[in-house]
Amino acid sequence: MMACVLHIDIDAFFASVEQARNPRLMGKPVAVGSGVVASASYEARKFGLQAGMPLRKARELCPSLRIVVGHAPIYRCFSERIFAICSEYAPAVETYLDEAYCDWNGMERLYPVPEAVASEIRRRVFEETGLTITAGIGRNRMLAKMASKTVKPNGLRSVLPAEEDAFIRDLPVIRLPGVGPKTAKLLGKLNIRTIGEMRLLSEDSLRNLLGMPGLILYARCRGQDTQVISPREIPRSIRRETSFHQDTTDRETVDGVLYYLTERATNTARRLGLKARQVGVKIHYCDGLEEETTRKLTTPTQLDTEVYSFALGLFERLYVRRVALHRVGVALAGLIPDDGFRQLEIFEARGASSATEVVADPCVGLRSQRRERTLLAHIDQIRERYGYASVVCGKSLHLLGKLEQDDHGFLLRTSSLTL
Ligand code: DCP
Ligand code: CA
Repeated sequence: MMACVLHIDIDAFFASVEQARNPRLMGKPVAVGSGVVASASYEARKFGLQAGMPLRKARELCPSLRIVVGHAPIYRCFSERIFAICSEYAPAVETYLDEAYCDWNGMERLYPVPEAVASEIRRRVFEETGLTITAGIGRNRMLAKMASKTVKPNGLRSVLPAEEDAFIRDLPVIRLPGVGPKTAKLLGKLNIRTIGEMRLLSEDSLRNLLGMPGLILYARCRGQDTQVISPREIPRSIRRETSFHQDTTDRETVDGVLYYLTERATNTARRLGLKARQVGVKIHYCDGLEEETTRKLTTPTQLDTEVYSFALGLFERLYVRRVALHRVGVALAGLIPDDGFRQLEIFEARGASSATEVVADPCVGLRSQRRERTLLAHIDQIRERYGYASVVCGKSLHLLGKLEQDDHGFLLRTSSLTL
């Protein structure tokens, strides 16, 4: 069986974008951040700079350092362009900030030499954005990511199934996703320094040593994949809010905007592979009074209708005055990885069959929740390809004719499409 997942990671993401935008920074030590280093160019890393380091210390280490304050929306444009290129080569792409996983399962015939496809993607990314990416290919997501880590920056590495064991066995334990400095130290005390040596520990001893994560690491040190999401990729909350074009009491407009904001938030949650344990709603009356409430859901979700009906309940409780509304917002909080839902599922369900066969699939007869997941995965895909405005559903329909649209969706008075 061939290796079937491609992982890509943008090299020195924020710093490289700044260098691409300003030729005078090219080849120079650059750090992006305020207070601390968020991203350091590889030229700056030679001086020992790394993410999280206070800028004061960074300046001491590297007096010629150019420091740039971040431009998050611009970085997002670059990463989206790169992810769009990846999407041309894979039916399913999962993205996290500056990383993407392309699922090439079942595409052996189309891509007999996956390395060649990865090279083409790397070349195109460089030509079209000026950024370099590092790519790894492996049998699963974890191995693909571990492969790319070994050849940063601007590298490509493929780990064939036959090479897996040799590849993973001699790496230090810290290279295994989920092993941080604390765990590495703990294992070091037991004289366990490589991933291969970790396999000497039984499932029980790993659990006794590390608790539940020990069980996950038991699988990982054997090259078995589990969902890999690092805490930094999980935002504290996903908020979407906007002012109305005019202060309003019109319930159709308010419901429509609330639904639309919910959709935008849940779409982001799904893109990040997250679900929310809490939902919040915020309103601003036109006389300046603000109200906000956040409540816990009984079951975490990232489905539009579930979040919307909950948010609507909160809204009705909050909106008690006979005063027009100026602004409204929805927030997803208490975010956790959603292991049960991946866009990949939809492709597995579809396989090589046609859309009509999906309907005949017994899975589709399952609960409506599962149907909504499937439907949303399709809608997310269509929107990714043809723009957000290509599908308008639910109460957002109330906004048709009321708000203008472009490819990215309805034109809100206050853009709120940040994380
Ligand atoms: N980031 C941040 N704060 C951190 C770590 C990262 O703001 N503590 C941001 C800035 C990075 C981006 O996330 O550019 C991607 O993080 P990476 O860890 O992938 O770092 P880079 O892309 O900068 O470097 P590289 O991937 O080449 O190691
Ligand atoms: Ca990166």
